[in-house]
Amino acid sequence: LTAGPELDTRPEFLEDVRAGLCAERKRLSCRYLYDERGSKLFERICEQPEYYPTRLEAEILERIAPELAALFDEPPRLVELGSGSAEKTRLVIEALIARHGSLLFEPIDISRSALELSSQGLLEEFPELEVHAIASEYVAGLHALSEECEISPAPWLVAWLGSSIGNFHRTAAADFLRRLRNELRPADFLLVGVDMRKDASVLEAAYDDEAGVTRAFMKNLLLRMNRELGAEFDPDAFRYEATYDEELGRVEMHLLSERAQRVLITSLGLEVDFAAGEAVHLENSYKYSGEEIEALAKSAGFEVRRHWDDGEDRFREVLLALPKESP
Ligand code: AVI
Repeated sequence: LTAGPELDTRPEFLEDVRAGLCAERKRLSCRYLYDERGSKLFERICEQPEYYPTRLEAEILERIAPELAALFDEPPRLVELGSGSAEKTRLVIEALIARHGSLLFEPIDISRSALELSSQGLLEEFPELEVHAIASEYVAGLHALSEECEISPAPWLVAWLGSSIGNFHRTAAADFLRRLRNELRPADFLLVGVDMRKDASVLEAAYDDEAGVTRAFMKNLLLRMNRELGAEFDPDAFRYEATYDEELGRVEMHLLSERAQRVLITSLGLEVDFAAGEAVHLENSYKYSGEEIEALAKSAGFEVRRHWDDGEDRFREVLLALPKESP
């Protein structure tokens, strides 16, 4: 296991909080939801009955893992972007080992601690597994791996699961896929988990569960600013709302100020005024139609080789590759 140092994100956090809370329409980036407590709360969101994506994706992966393993004649290298707890990846790892005997797994994540934890668990579970974890941003990590390809030319299966693509604006998702594409070779595959467009009622429940875990996850960002930036947010003075914009095909997540209030953020030497009902945007989660997935893949220079869904078109695993040369 090799992993770089934990990246120092504090200066960026400070700057983003200042820019976001001083903006005309207040916003905070969803990247900052995942501190230690936030990551634990996210794991709990994945267990909530209303939050269907994790369960459906695990079911699909379990079903298709042998087919994924059969894509390769020689043992591939499995790369995972943003592996987190790597819970669902286990299913793919198991099938790849069953078919190819051994496996090199290369998770890329910005959190060194998450990598260490998940890698240790996997190594204990699978003696045939070798893990080379990389603490880095995705594209930089993939680029570092592609530089090593001279030494190990094995084909890649790059997994980007959990519908993380949904947290990018549509144009940013295309840009990001294009950057990934530039790191891939003709024998490589990219497997992307995508959440499909569906009824507003299902989506709004998934993003505002009955038990209040998603609400706590969002409000944790206020507590994080209190802990790390000496801010004085009262989490009870904000309410959480998730609304689905059918036209844009995205769930929008906001915290709304319950009353007019002024909040001090000591580390920034800043006082922020909130009007009663004023919203702070925290996250978007874009949903896709089959046509939108095709168009996105094409605009990024990929071809959809195959896709699998849960049987009701609620969640889809999409297998992308470089377009085959026309004869
Ligand atoms: C990580 N990401 C794919 C989640 C989603 O479904 O957009 C984040 C999330 N936010 C609230 N619930 C889940």
